[in-house]
Amino acid sequence: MIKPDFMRRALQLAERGLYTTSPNPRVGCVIVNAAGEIIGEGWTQPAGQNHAEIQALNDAAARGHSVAGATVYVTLEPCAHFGRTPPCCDALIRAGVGHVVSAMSDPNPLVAGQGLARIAAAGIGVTENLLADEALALNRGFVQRMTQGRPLLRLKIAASLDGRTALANGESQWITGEAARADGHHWRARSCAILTGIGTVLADDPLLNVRAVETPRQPTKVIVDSQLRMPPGAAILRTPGCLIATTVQDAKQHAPLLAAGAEILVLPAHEGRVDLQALVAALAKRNFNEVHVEAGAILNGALLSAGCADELLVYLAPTLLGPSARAMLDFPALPHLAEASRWQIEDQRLFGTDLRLMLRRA
Ligand code: AOF
Ligand code: ZN
Repeated sequence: MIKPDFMRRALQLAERGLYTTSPNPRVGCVIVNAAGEIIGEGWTQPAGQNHAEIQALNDAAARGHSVAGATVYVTLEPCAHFGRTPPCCDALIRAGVGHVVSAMSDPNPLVAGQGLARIAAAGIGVTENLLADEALALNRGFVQRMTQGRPLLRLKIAASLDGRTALANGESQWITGEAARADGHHWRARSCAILTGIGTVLADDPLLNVRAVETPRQPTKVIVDSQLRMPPGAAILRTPGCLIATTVQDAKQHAPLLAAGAEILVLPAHEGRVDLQALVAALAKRNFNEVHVEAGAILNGALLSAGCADELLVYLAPTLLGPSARAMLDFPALPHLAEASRWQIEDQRLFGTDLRLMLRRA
């Protein structure tokens, strides 16, 4: 009998890879014997190492269990291709498992249904789409990159109750409290890249790395800097993994930044600024699934106008800064209310005294 609780366990295991699996998706796997006991568990290891299914098969073997005839619960369809590792579907077939239950199909065109098809063709029972929504929630960025060729961009905004992110003089430290700021580091850690603008770098000289949570992997820092105004002494350049996106082609202007350890990505211009569609495509080419945006109103607004803002992660502090303070998103005046972008609140929660809202395009 198929039990959703085993898939829930597999989803929990998948979450252990939240900070480490990319560019691969986070996948969990549970193997259950005929008596309904879990005999093997696994989750995706960093790219190039074992997928979840192989980890679970190895776990069962290490615990001395036979997986012959067992039921395998896996949060993503087992892969069918030779990538950095061999196909999981073949490993499951060889191991003689009796049934495979998958939460969602793999959107990777190299897999896309073939994994389950091969398993079924080998005479193994297959059940699809068990807890599909929960599984998708773990890998929205991966799915979007595979299906649309662009990463998921999540705009993180810390604001006052009246939607202001800094005083007119730029002072912004701190509007939200410690708990909200620490939570922000968890969202940085799960992202492949942290995107900001040169305005924020010049105003705040931020580090934009992960500090408040433990992670073996720091996201790449991407700075949109159309005119290459980045000071080679900026704090952000002191840690490795900085990519500066610019329209400036002049190698002489690149030199001091290259010497400071940055990588430079020259992109086409759109109205004198970096073409954001081109930027997003370039980030997908680098296999970034989730991009965490911590930028000012101008870049935030430009991303929104370009249709590149997929999620908003908003921390609202119970304070008021007034209309002269800076807005969270700057975009041209709307002629009609009907043209306002609409968002759906997916989650709301308190962190200390601040309200965190997670929103996705309605
Ligand atoms: C699985 N189980 O745990 C994951 C899968 O280059 P490779 O060999 O690591 O393959 C990466 C692809 O495998 C990735 O793009 C996605 O389609 C699939 N991820 N598949 O069977 C897993 N993480
Ligand atoms: Zn695999």
